[in-house]
Amino acid sequence: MIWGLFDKKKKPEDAAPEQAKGLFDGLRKSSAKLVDSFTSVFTKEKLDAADIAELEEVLIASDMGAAAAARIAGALADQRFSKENGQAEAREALAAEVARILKPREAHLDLTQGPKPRIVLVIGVNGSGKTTTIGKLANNLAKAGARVVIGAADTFRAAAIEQLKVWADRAGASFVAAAQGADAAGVAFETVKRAREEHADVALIDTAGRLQNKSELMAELAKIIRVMRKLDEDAPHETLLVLDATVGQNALSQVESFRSVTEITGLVMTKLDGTAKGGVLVAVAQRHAIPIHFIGVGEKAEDLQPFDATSFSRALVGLN
Ligand SMILES: Nc1nc2c(ncn2[C@@H]2O[C@H](COP(=O)(O)OP(=O)(O)OP(=O)(O)O)[C@@H](O)[C@H]2O)c(=O)[nH]1
Ligand SMILES: [Mg+2]
Repeated sequence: MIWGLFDKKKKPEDAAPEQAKGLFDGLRKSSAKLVDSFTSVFTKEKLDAADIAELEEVLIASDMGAAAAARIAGALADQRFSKENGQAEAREALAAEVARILKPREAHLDLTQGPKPRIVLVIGVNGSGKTTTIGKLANNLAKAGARVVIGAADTFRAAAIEQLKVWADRAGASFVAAAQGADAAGVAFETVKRAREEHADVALIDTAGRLQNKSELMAELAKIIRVMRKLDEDAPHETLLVLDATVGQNALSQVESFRSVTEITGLVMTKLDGTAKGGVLVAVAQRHAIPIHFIGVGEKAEDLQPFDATSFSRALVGLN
């Protein structure tokens, strides 16, 4: 339904089932773990205090975090389920409570709208999926007919520049890069300049993921932003923080670290397909009032999906 934002030819009715299936399969590892433990807790119509404590443990073990776990378990404690169909009802109730936490963070980002060029800075730690996410975004935007410029402001590794070039070529996007070790801010500046010259719709800017030295990172990001603002005082229009779901609870401290460095306008959570820790998105949503724009459930362009709180919650508890 939501790729309709990018793919204007596709009717929402056509796209919906396909998307739901990808998400359901993508979250299978997370849901398998959760459902297994959940079914063993739910054996009666009303949960007693011990059941609630056990349920909280199950939710914490699913990486949802203590606060969300307490909130969800508390909500389920107040409900009564039927003798005949209690398990199924409880699972529906669980999905609804998870969705209640995620829904306020659901915010579809249509980069083809708004200022042109829409300047998007992509940040995150090493290996979180920044470059891949940019490649996927570029592909999906190109498919929707948008003109895209990609900037390789990750000048840390030569291989990183090559990897991004491959994605750019595949998407037919313009590509701005400099030699390894060059000034990242210079590349960001050139990218914005090129995007304006080419009347591009979107400029996607990749950055290096080092977080070992926070003051260095802060200085580099601040410089990138300062330099871009010489061309467009509102730049960047979006700063997307990419989080890797496989790191589990570490994602929370990554959000904190980057938040202290710069304003984050939205989140992308990748690699949900490769982990049983998908519940961490619930912990992030509970802790941080930052919109969640996209989730990654695989390595192909179609595997980057707009975040939909309801379908994510259902898939996370194994409901299709
Ligand atoms: N299964 C799966 N793999 C992903 C997903 N997103 C990214 N990856 C893989 O994760 C690895 C790291 O992704 P990159 O995009 O290179 O990460 P990065 O943040 O650019 O890393 P650095 O440039 O080193 O900072 C690659 O092998 C990607 O193919 C996803 O949603 N699912
Ligand atoms: Mg990269």
